Amino acid sequence: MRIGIVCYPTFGGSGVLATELGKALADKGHQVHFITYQQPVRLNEFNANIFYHEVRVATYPLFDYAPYETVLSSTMVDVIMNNRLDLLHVHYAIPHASAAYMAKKIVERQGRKIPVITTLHGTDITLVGRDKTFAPVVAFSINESDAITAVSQNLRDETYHIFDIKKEIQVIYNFVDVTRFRKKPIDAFRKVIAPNGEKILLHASNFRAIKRVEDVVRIFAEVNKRIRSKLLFVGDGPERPAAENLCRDLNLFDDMRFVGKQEQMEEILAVADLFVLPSEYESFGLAALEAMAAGVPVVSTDVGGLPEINVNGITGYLDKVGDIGSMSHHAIEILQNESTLKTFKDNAAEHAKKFDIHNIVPQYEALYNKFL
Ligand code: GMT
Repeated sequence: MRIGIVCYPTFGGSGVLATELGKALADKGHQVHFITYQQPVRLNEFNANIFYHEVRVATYPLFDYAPYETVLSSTMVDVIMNNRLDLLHVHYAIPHASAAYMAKKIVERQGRKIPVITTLHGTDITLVGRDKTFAPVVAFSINESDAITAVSQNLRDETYHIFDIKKEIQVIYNFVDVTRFRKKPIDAFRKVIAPNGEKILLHASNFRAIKRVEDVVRIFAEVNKRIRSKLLFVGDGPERPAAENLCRDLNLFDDMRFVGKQEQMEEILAVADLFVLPSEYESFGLAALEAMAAGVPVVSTDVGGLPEINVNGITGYLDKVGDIGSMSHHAIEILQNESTLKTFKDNAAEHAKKFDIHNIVPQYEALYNKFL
């Protein structure tokens, strides 16, 4: 098949998932055309079946706002026609599904039919969708898609709840390449972070307010009182200064590191003992799944799609948003003795297999096949 993939190319989960999907499809012999405004971060290897088409938005003094969506639709038309694409798979309703609708109508006039599959990832529905200014376009472009998928049952339910959607939304869970994440820890790296055998807690996100990164610091402060430990922050974003200030105020700075945006998550996860995700909402929580695949238990909130991946008391714990006391208590419970920690680690790794790439990618292929 010749498949066009449209996504945000950044570190966000939707871009990561779309890129990993494209790579997996290319490995299976499909021809994959990424249409994005930047090279996707995880598109870091050469594959003869992968093509990258950059959306270049020129700025003119006449425009106060660059017409990104128009250029995106035009690029889609160009790629569909010149590469004889069989279908377009767009990740995120805004603006990708609406731009795809426009492209579909244009190529139709040229005698070409192109099915559009839209995958909903979360923020596009729960935040952007609630904003009344976006709502009509979101609802319209979802309804006009030939197929719609959501990354969790929770997101599917939320979408029906927020919008008037007439079509079936299929749940296809996000996935992880379990084999890739089963790395042996690099001793030298672990020693740099935790020279005296301390336990390593990890948080990775885009540091948006919804991630509640200050809760991570407060949970760590409690854990650190009882268990010799270190905290690793991966990623960057608007709330990072607040987290750094809180670390200084709580006198924890020597026990934590901010390593910024990182591509090789599997190397970092390999040295971690516990992943902390106290988000206010996650449609899925791909970062938590990647942690589990690396054998790292997860202490998270019980919101959105998180209960669909993190099994309470087995792969980690689920707590109420903002309940620092309970999350700290559970983190200590997991970390306090080696045999409990090992059980949680093994359970996390085992449960992640349910979401292995080999189980999920065929579900997308089956969906594509319905349109060919
Ligand atoms: O979480 C973010 O801020 C990034 C966002 C994105 O659009 O990339 O992530 C969303 O999609 C991911 C992949 O499907 C999910 O794992 C995240 O849970 C979801 N984020 C939210 O729902 C807040």
